[in-house]
Amino acid sequence: MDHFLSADAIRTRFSQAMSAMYQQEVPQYGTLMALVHQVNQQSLTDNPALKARLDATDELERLSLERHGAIRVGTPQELATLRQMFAVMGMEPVGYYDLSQAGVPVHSTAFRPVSDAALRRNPFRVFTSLLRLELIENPQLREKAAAILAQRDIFTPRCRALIAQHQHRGGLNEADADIFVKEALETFRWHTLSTVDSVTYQALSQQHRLVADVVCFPGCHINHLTPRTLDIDRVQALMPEHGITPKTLIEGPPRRAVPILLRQTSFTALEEPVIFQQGETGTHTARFGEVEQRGAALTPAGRALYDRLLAEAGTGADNQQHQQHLAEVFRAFPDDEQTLREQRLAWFDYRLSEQGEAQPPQPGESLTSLIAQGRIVADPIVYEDFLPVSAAGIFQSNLGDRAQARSAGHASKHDFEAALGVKVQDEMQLYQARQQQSLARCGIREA
Ligand code: OOG
Ligand code: NI
Repeated sequence: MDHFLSADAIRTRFSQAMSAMYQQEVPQYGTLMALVHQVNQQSLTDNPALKARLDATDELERLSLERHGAIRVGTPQELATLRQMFAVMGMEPVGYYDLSQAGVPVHSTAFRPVSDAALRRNPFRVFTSLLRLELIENPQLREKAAAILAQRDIFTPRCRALIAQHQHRGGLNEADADIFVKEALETFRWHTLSTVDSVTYQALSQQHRLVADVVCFPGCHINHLTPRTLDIDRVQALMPEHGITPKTLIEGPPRRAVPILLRQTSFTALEEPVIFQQGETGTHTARFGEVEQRGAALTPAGRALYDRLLAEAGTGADNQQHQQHLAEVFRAFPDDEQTLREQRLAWFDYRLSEQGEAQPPQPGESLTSLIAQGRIVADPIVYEDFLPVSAAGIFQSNLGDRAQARSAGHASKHDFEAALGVKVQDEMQLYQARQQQSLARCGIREA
């Protein structure tokens, strides 16, 4: 009988192979990784308490492995096959992001592991966008784009065969898993040779640069990979010294004592040479590098407060001023763990301390008192997902200023799920279940 390699192991191998490929393709990403590693080491040295907590919650180990990537596909069939490919690696679609509001003609989900154990092993995520051809105004161009997309197959035959084999037998042995990783990687490789002539490219690009990016190439090239840092302000400040130009603003919430959700920055996309079908040469701008700092996952109430304050703060032209302004506006958002917990603004993972193991909670003892006595430890649950406003900011910084609002679109989760072939999971339900399970493990029924 075959011994199957675990989905966690396949995911880790794939994520490492992807990172190696991208470092070769985009050397600046390698430079960024080295910088992030250096900054993380410094943060851990400067902050022993942070180090101890990351260690206790098994996050220290995943930190250097951790990254997310992003891809964009053109058709429902491509999305559906990607879902099956990611399932081999234990990655499931979580969340729905409508970016048409921000003038980007796509909607998206994140493929990621969902169980506690799998997230601890390796939380590799891929932000995956589906082009919404219906948002192309010109009907001839829309049909042309559809026809071009209909002709390509972004998956190798071997990759398709191994996905089917995985579905039939319930797993892949080590040798097959290695072939699968190698074949799956082909889908995300960069191609210098476009599938269209330069006139078609220009026409699609004029519609929206993202349309050209998705339609004019034989695969769905990975457009960025993102390591996780413990200090994004420092990375942003050090980027220029390392020959990397950061985007103007760090997206997301301000720096805080208790980090929340997700802060992100990136370097702007490279202009790369391409060759068109008639042999004409040109350039295409799509690929970049990004950094993220992750904080606590927020409850619906916390998220509503975040969205309100973010909208109130607006945007800015200078990062330092913007961060200062954000910090002022976010004074309305409690910034200590106890208040975040008591006001139910963030999700927490509860565990028994040594003392708590020795003297387990009794019926009637309150959580607050158990925590105060040090018998239960509450750790904020890390946010594993994305933020649509930030994502739009990242897209925008890599598309140039021409990508003005084109919000003919409206959210269409239903269409997205029909293309995907399954419903996306609700991230809030996942966080809530995790908090609930951690309480149950402590022998407690209600938070
Ligand atoms: C995806 C941009 C969104 C993030 O981290 O929010 C994203 C894209 O450019 O395809 O990756
Ligand atoms: Ni990203």
